Amino acid sequence: MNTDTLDIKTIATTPFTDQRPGTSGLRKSVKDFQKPHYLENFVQAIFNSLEGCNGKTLILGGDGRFWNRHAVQVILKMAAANGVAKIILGQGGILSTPAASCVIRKHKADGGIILSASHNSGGPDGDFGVKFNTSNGGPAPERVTEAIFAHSKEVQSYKILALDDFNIDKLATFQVGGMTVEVIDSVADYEALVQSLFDFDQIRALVNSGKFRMCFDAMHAVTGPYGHAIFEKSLGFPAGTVRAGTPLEDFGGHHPDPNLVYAHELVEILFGKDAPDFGAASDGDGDRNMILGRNFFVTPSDSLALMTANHKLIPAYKDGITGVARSMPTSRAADRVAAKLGIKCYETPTGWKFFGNLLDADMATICGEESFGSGANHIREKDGVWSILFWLNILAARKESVSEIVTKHWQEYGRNYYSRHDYEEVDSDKAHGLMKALDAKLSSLKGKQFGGRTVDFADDFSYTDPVDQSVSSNQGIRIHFSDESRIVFRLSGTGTRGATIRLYLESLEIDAKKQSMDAQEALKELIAVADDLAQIKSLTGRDKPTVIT
Ligand code: VG1
Ligand code: CO
Repeated sequence: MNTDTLDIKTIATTPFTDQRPGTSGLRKSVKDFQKPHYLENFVQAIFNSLEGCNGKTLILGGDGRFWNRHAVQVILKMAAANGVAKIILGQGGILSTPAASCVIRKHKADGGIILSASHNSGGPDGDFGVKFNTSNGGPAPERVTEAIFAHSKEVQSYKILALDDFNIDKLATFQVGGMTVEVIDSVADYEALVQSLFDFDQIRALVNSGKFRMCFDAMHAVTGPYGHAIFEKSLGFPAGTVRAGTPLEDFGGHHPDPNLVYAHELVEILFGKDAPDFGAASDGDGDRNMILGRNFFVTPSDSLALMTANHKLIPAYKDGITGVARSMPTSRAADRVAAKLGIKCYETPTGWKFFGNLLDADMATICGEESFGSGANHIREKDGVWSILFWLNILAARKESVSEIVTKHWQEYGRNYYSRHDYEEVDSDKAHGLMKALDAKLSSLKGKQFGGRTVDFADDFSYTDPVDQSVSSNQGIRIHFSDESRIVFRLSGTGTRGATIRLYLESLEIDAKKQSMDAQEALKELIAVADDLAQIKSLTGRDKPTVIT
């Protein structure tokens, strides 16, 4: 078939004004995406920003949520009409975010489109999202997302083929006009990559000892097939180790968000009678992870610090890591490990896109965010299954329990008590008003006392990328106290309803005898100071957070 003979339609459209990508792509309600031309306009804006699609190879896949299959068909027809040379598509339109990053890099593609709203709920009344990743496999940096946004405000027409839908479920290669579509196994490339990083034999020995049980909750999201293939088939964990392993378009009606609130079924198993030794969960698109031991929750910030401290146990990192990076609100537990190792710890704004340059330049090897995300230089996205394998490898090498490992870590480095309080779906004007009022106070806070703590400094975080010198300002309000405790406020860039205020709290406890408190209890005074400073309760009318993690 030749494109000339195909029926390429040029459809007239008018721009939408709200297609600016947020922390992680364009995320909107399904209802928004179902507006006539909404998806098509944004996809055309991506293509227009590429300055010519001719000869380009792109990866395509998503987390399988409602509207995924429809969007795949639309994008295939638009890609062919726009002159894309080749699309590598995950079977059935499925690719986890980390797998998509892996496939872009392995096949040296020019980029990829990932269909996901990550941990947001799915289904006809839920959310959908479109992310564009560049040729390094990572989320498009701000200059690219801003270019896409600029195009979205100008798009007057889009190109699409008038054709019937394609079979995306069969592993096959076919032509759509001048474009080749290769439907690949969603798991194989990713599985081969993680097998090359970890000591699978050592983990298998732990499984075969019969003394170690694990429970992995895929939350009816994209990691089900990855979990079955890697944990059960390859590592030999018994069938049933993976729960909620069948991806569903609405995630069974739940939020596919691996935290103590939304993954409570797993939490109940790990904190219940006859609990397994290790529990883990991943989110909608497979880039997040939650780590649990028997009766024990590992905060994502501690998890990052622990991985950094134990990197030598992992084949891929045994010869050393160049540096570590964390998002600004993530606790400074990793900084303490980095200081001891004599490596640098970078502090970046929230969102994985800010790690890309550091990883590309080999300035950092391992990265993490407090929001249940960690990953490394093997790809350019955070990676849930990788994080879980990292933990399994540590457990297999150290032959200690999760709680023993974490407790010893605290004894050596101190414990950074940590919590995040989210106020979701707050009236947008009220939330912005709160941030503005707080911002106005910042310059006068230094030296002031709050509940026995003295403010060391307070600012609105601004980041200068050490590689390309690009500046990202207004990345969240930081209030540091002289006892190393800290309060951070920012507004979410992934929510789709109203505004979400995130309050991050952290304090340091060096005394081993005081390290076993409940985090909310340990942070009680700081929580009160935060409310005093920002007047959250009175300004939002909420008496408590929606979600505490
Ligand atoms: C949240 C998290 C952030 C993460 C982002 C995308 O963003 O806080 O750390 O990178 O989600 O993760 P925000 O702007 O809502 O705070 V995912 O797994 O939703 O792609
Ligand atoms: Co995600």
